[in-house]
Amino acid sequence: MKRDVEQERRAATSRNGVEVKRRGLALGFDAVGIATLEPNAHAAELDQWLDAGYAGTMTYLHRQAEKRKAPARIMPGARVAVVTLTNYFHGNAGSGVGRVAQYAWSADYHRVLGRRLERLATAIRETVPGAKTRCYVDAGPVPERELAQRAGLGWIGKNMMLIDPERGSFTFIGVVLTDAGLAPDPPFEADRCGSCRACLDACPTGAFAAPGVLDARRCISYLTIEHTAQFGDAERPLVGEWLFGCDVCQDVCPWNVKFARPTHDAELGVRPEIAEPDLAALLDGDPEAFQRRFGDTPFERPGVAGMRRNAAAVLANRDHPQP
Ligand code: B12
Ligand code: SF4
Ligand code: SF4
Repeated sequence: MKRDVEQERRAATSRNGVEVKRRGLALGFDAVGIATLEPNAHAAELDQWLDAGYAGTMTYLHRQAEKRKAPARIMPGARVAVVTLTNYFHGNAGSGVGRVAQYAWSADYHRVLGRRLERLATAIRETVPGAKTRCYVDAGPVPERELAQRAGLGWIGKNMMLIDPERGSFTFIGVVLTDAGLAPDPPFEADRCGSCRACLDACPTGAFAAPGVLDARRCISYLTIEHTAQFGDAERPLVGEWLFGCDVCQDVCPWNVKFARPTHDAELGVRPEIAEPDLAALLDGDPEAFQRRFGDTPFERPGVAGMRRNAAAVLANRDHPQP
C-alpha cells in the first residue's frame, strides 16, 4: 500500500515536470529543464574566484556567495529550479566603431523575460495547485549557469558560458524556483570543449587567468557595464572599439559558428539605435534625451554618464589605436 502511494507520487512529479516543460516551450522559451537545489558542487571555485579579487567592484557577488553555494537557501521550501534558455542571436555582428554586444540589441531582456517567467510561474501553479514560485533573471543570488548545467541544458565552456549543444551560447538564462514536486532532469555531464582554446586566445584583453577563470577586471563587459568610475590610462585602451559589452569569446566559439541561428522572437527585435549607436549623441550626454531613447534598454545600467565615458573611450581608441 505504502509502495503504491510512493509510486503514484513519483509518477505525478514526473507528469508534472513534463507538463511544466511543455508549457515553458509553448510560452516561447527555447529550452527548459529542471534542476535540483543541492549544494553547489563548484562552491570552492566560486570562493577562489572571489578571493583572487576577480569580481572587481561587483561587491554584491561577495554578499551573495553563501546562497549561490547553497541555492536551496534562496527561497524557503524551494525544491527545484525550472531553468529556461532564450536564444538572442541576431546574426553576424557589425564591425563599425562603437560595437555593442548582441544581448543588448533589443528591449531590456530583464523586462521581456521577467514577464515570460511570470507566465511560466503561473503555469507551474496551475499544474501543481498551491505551489509557491519565485522568478529570477540575472538578479538575486541565483547561480544561473550552474543550475542550467544541472538541468541538462548544456555545459560550462572554457569561456565560462553555458553552451547548449543545439544552439550555442547566445542565450539568456531565466529561472523559476518552486516548492512544487517536479522531477529533475539529469545534469549535462559532458565537457564538449575538448582541446579547443579559441575563446582564450581570442580575448582582446587576455582576461582569462586560466580556462574557465575570468578576471572580470580585465573583461570589456565589466569595464563598459559594471565599472562605475572613469577609465584610467590602463583601462581605456582595453575596451578598444566596444561601446557596451563584448562578444569576442562567443563569436569565435565553434559551437556558435556551427549552431547559433538568428532568433525570430517578436519581443527581441533589433533596435537600430542600440545596435548601431550614435556616438556623438551619447557624448552629448543629455539626460532627458538619453532616458527617452534608452530608458527601457540595457544602456540604462551604466546610465548616461557611463555611456558617455564609453563613447569617449571608443573615439579616443579610434584616433589613437594601440600597436
Ligand atoms: C557577474 C556576471 C558577469 C560579470 C562576471 C562574468 C563571469 N564570467 O563570472 C561580467 C560583467 C564580466 C559578465 C559578463 C558577461 N555576462 Co554576465 N553575469 C554575471 C552574473 C550576474 C553572475 C555570474 C557569477 O556569479 N560569476 C562568478 C562566477 C565564478 O560564477 P559563475 O559564472 O556562475 O561560474 C560558476 C561555474 O563556472 C562553476 N564552475 C566552475 N568550474 C566548473 C566546471 C564545471 C564542469 C561546471 C559544471 C561548473 C563549473 O563554478 C562557478 C561558481 O559557482 C550572471 C547571472 C547570475 N545570476 O548567475 C550573468 C550571466 C552569467 N551573464 C551573462 C552574459 C550574457 C554575459 C556576457 C555574454 C554579456 C556580454 N556580451 O557582454 C558576458 C560574458 C563574459 C564571460 N565570458 O563570462 C548570462 C550568461 C548566459 C549563458 N548562456 O551563459 C548570465 C547567466 C545572465 C543571464 N541571466 O542570462 N557577467
Ligand atoms: S567578453 Fe570580451 S573581454 Fe570579456 S572575456 Fe570575453 S572576449 Fe574577453
Ligand atoms: S571556443 Fe572552444 S574552448 Fe572556448 S568555449 Fe567554445 S568550444 Fe570551449
